[in-house]
Amino acid sequence: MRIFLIHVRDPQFYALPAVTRATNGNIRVMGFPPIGIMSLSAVLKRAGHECFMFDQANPETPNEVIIEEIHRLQPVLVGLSFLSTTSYPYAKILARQIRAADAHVRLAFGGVFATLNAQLIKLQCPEVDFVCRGDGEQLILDLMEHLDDPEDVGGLTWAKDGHVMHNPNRLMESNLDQWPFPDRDSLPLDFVEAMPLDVPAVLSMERFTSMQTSRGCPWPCVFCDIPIFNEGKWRSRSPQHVVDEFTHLQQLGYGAVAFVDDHFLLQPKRIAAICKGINDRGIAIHWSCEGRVDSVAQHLFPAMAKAGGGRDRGHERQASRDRYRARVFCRRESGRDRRGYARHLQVCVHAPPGHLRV
Ligand code: B12
Ligand code: SF4
Repeated sequence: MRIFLIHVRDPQFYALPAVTRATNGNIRVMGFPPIGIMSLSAVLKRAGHECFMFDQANPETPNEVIIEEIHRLQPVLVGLSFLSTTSYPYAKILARQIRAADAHVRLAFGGVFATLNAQLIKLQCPEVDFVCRGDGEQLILDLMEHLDDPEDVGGLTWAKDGHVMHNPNRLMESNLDQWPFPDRDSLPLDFVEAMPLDVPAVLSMERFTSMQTSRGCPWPCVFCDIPIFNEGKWRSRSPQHVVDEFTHLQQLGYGAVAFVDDHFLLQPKRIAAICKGINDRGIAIHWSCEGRVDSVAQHLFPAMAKAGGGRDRGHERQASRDRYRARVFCRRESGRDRRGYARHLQVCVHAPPGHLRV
């Protein structure tokens, strides 16, 4: 079956460097790739579905173009993915425009914000058939099988006879190694590493992507929604699987990766194994990660730095920037706990060996 997946962006969170194009002709976007829909696309394609992705960071795919494509290609399902409160209004507008143009196509919302506000969203957006909660990989496969009878699709909020139906949560999938790597081939975009606003994702000027090596966080910070989204659990891919993806990315020519894990720093042994795998395979990719302050195993910083850029291909070219960033830096990321302590740490690991200051 044919599916469209759209990442609805808040226009304030990406920036287009004027007319700059990548060497392959792609539009260049300052931001993170939408690995939510890229993960779903890979899963759907592996199951034999036909999947088209649109990232609204691309100025060439505004709402009108997507609606034209829906007319032309007649997908059975259009999935809209968005991150948070700030992109919800844009997702609503697009959903309403699609519904006005096509009365039959099924519409689904998904992502963290949609998960945590599913019933309210279903009431506010009756034109959206399904609000998908939690991990999407198995959910979207199940939904494709049961578009007309979604009673038993776990994690789905939908409506029947005018009533909002809130199907039970699905069991959290613990085997994350089973999923294919995100579909990084199907968007006509190249991402550059610097972030707009104050997000310090800056790694290098190498070809950039993001990666998720674990999901969730076991801590209960009151200001954070991650424990709710993940039911207080932390699940991880194996170090081997992570290093395999690094190898794959290096083969594709990537030189910088931002881990979007909620809490990468939880298990020192796992971090050590990933760093060792990266070094053993001679991978030269800068990477950054985030985690909780008091989980930091400081003795691992040198290994992380070594695995994060010691043999950087673009290193000389980046010499001055690396000097500036040859350190592990900590930043209050998500807020403070009741006693005012910063609780989340952002670690950028891209120091050449010997340059690390903690
Ligand atoms: C990377 C990131 C960013 C990047 C953007 C990434 C991008 N591609 O655009 C940047 C730095 C720009 C960013 C900005 C912001 N972010 Co942010 N971000 C993240 C982070 C760390 C990872 C997102 C990610 O890539 N996840 C990995 C992928 C695989 O997961 P996923 O997208 O959730 O998709 C899965 C499921 O949700 C589901 N799914 C998703 N879409 C769909 C659609 C369908 C149809 C289906 C079936 C399933 C489905 O399936 C996927 C696979 O399982 C998350 C934390 C998190 N754990 O999600 C915060 C997070 C989403 N961000 C958050 C916030 C608050 C913001 C900002 C508002 C920050 C601010 N104050 O300025 C802005 C708003 C951005 C915007 N509206 O566009 C909050 C959202 C809280 C909430 N309840 O709404 C989060 C949860 C972090 C947190 N706890 O504070 N962010
Ligand atoms: S702020 Fe960080 S440490 Fe606290 S619950 Fe959220 S992800 Fe976990």
